[in-house]
Amino acid sequence: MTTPRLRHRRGRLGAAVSGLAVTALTVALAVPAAAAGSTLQAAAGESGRYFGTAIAANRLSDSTYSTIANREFNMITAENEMKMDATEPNQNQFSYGNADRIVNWARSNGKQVRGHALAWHSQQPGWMQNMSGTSLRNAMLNHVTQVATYYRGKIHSWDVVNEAFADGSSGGRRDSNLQRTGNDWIEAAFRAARAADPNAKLCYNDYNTDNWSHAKTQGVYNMVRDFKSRGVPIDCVGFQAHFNSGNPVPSNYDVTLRNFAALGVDVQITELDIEGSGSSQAQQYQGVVQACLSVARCTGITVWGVRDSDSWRASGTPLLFDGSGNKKAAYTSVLNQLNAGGTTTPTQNPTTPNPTPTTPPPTGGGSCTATYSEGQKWNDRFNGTVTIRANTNISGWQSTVTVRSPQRIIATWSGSPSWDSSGNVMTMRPSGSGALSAGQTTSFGFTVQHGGNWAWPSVTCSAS
Ligand code: G2I
Repeated sequence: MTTPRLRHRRGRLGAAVSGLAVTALTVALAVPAAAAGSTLQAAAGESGRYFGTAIAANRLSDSTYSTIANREFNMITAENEMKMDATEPNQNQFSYGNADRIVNWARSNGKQVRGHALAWHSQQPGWMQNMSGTSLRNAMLNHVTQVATYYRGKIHSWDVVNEAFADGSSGGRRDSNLQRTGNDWIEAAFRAARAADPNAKLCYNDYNTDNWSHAKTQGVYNMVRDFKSRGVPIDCVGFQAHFNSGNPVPSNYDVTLRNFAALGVDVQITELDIEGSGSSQAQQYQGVVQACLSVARCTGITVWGVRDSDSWRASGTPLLFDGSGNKKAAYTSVLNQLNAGGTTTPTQNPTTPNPTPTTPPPTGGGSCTATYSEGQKWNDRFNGTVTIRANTNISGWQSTVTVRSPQRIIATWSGSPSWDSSGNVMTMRPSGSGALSAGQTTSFGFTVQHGGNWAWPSVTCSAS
């Protein structure tokens, strides 16, 4: 089996694993320059990733649209045609006409398909909107089973559940008729999807989950961690990535992607669009691509439409092609960044394709999680805090903090540090006893002199 790590032909594979206790080897690979890809799909393919778009069935007859889509993209999402209202307009009467047009177009052009979406509080057919309790739960599970069975073998990844978390500071679930059937509705949907199509990757998909410090991101992270620990079949997390000036690409995007990946799931950018124009838009797109390329298990990027005029928010000109189908500056920056490759931090032990990431082999039975959070910032330096959480009862822990050149750690507190010869990797051990019982946390802090590099450090934890 090809591990995600081995698929990447470019870049230095570093040892730091952000967020969770995973032991990995440092391997520096000298890789010959490859021919630059001249399309998004070719350039993304250089590192084993896909580049996709959302397609609307009724636009496929527009030859400008379908020519661009066919040339540039190799992963296709139906923008609306696989949603619950489209595929089950009347209870137990399924309708796949428009969805099939997209799936057939994709497959006949050698492309793969992301399924979007099996269960969602929105875009429910009228008959479902007024249901509740057991009958709604059963109708939802029947929908998941029927649709995933119909498309069995044709779907790369399914958005099994879409947008189930609340915005704002609660970090909890969104209220909806589905949520009111019981908190286990999400895992029930995943189990039904796995039974119906065992080979599709099963994703949880949401928006406003890009910034690692946001409560919603943490809420989804905790759910995925819980699912992985209990064997609920989840393979991937989709980050919709709808950005605009009020919700810009966060500087810690790579941290978010890396931390989720370290839970043992793939991460995918599923609905990318960024309102704006010119070089500022281009730079933000570049940042998203860079973040994905820096995470081995970020397996692909999908933009939410082809031309600006095809977008659900066309007035914000958020896509890579203008209304006439011309490539925008954002297109060029994405293509160039894909061709430039990135530094890939492995998120798993390469000898273990699907490890339980919280149980590293050399350090004994316990496991812990390290989470970085930003502290105060000054012109020349910033503070950071690492929170160590014991996942099981542990008798001790150690945590690594890797900073990126020219950064230097110039002060620490609440721990006992040592450094490797490069000075980039600090190993922090507890000052006193490191014993923690399951669920308990402790933290330490440090100051980084950043030398102009504001990137967040990567952190790991291992326990004994
Ligand atoms: O809202 C942006 C996206 C957020 N994440 C989930 C995605 O599924 C969602 O996509 C958008 C589509 O881009 C829109 O095209 O979802 C909207 C609501 O489902 C879609 O809008 C709908 C309109 O509400 C309908 O009135 C219209 O008939 O598009 C339909 C087809 O054009």
